[in-house]
Amino acid sequence: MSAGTILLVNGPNLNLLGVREPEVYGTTTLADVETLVREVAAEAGFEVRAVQSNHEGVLIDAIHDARTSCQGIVINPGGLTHTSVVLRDALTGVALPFAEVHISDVYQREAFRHHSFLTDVAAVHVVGEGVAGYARATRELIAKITPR
Ligand code: CA2
Repeated sequence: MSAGTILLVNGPNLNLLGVREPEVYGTTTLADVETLVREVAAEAGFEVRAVQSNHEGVLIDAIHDARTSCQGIVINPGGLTHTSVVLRDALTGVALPFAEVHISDVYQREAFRHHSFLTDVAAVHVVGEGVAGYARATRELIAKITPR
């Protein structure tokens, strides 16, 4: 039996990873990110359910579905980081520990990227480490999770 399931959530536009703006986001694709997170989670016996959507409601439904079937969430909310009270409400509503990941160093970019609606309620926060940040976020989240 596995230790449980981690939900990996990637928000709007992250389907373009490795395809557009490599100078900001690198050349690794979203499929590569999902493989990386699966590998890291598997080291601790966890499975991964991955979702990417450009639609806020789809992300919220996936987070709600995780409430009774997952032990934690790794999320890069994309631009919703800086705008979405409803995404924050979904994450606090399901009461699962979550890791907030940003590929780029949002604090070195435009001022509107400096505020996140999630950071103060995140169990883990990783910024500016490229896609490798997903691996650290997954490890640190799992360290805080009680296996089922
Ligand atoms: O650095 C990050 O991971 C961000 O969450 C990425 C978001 C941005 O709005 C946040 O401020 C920081 C943007 C995701 C868009 O991803 C793309 C990837 C490749 C090409 C174009 C967009």
